[in-house]
Amino acid sequence: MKPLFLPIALLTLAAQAQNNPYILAVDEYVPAPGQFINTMPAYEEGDDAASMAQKCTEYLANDAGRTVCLGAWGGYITFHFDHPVVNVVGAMDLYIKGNAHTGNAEAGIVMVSQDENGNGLPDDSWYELSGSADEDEFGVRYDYELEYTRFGDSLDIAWSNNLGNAGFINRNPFHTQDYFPAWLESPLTFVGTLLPDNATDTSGNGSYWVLEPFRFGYADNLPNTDTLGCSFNIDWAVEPLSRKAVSLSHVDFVRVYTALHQDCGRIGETSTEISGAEDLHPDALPAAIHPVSLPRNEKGAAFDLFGRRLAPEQGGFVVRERKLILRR
Ligand SMILES: [Ca+2]
Ligand SMILES: [Ca+2]
Ligand SMILES: [Ca+2]
Ligand SMILES: [Ca+2]
Repeated sequence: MKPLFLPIALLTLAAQAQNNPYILAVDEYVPAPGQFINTMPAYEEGDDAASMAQKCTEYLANDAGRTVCLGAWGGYITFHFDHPVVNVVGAMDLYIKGNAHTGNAEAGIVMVSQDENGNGLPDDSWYELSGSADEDEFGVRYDYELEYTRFGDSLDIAWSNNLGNAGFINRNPFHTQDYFPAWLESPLTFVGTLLPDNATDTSGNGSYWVLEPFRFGYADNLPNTDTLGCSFNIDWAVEPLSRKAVSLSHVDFVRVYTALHQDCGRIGETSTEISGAEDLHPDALPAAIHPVSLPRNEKGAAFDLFGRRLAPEQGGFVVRERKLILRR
């Protein structure tokens, strides 16, 4: 009976599928203000959130290798692959490229999420990947909140935080466009983790700033040639506020946000850049769909290729005789 063998064929296909290791698409691009905003990528009259995300997709998908700037603290980008990124336990899972070089580490925090409600959108619980500052540094803030306000054309962008401080993202002569993301409304508010400042004015007169890297666990923190230093382990996932570890078999969405809030004089605000990402083991199978750990047989139940049960109208493939698979 042919249908009995169909699931086996499909599972085999799934195991042999050539998943694309690179970013498939950008879901959201919500940068904070900064000197490279509206230029990396370029805003054009009529652009909106969707068209800006599409431009980011063109910059980053399939290892295109162009660079997207996230602006000052809090600015973020969210992307996904053509498959869930499996958490291979004890191994790095993701490699994320930025444009860091010696003395110019602009650490961004990496967040991960599962599409819990199955709607294909990144509107579910988010977790942070805990980096080395959680172990090494005093003064990491996990409840930082920052609001940016645009007061008019060609003006510095004002900010105020939940510690009672205020200041400006200052304009400079090298970048003459508006610094507030033109397709977003002012004020713009972000919440998240604030890393301790990493910049030092080594000249003493503001002419030479050195931004020291953190040890591990941040995007745009170490040069792309430092493969390990640019790699991330889903095992590091924590609840953003409590910092309690969370066990995730896979993730469907990845987000990176600028985690430093500092102004470095003539080189301006610190902003994380992203120039690509790669699943380090694109053909790994989530534990949930490995035949030996499939849920118990239930005749007629439909599952997607990632072991998630589907509503009947969603299609997918039907596992009619799970016992058959288990025997093999
Ligand atoms: Ca892992
Ligand atoms: Ca950078
Ligand atoms: Ca969702
Ligand atoms: Ca930057």
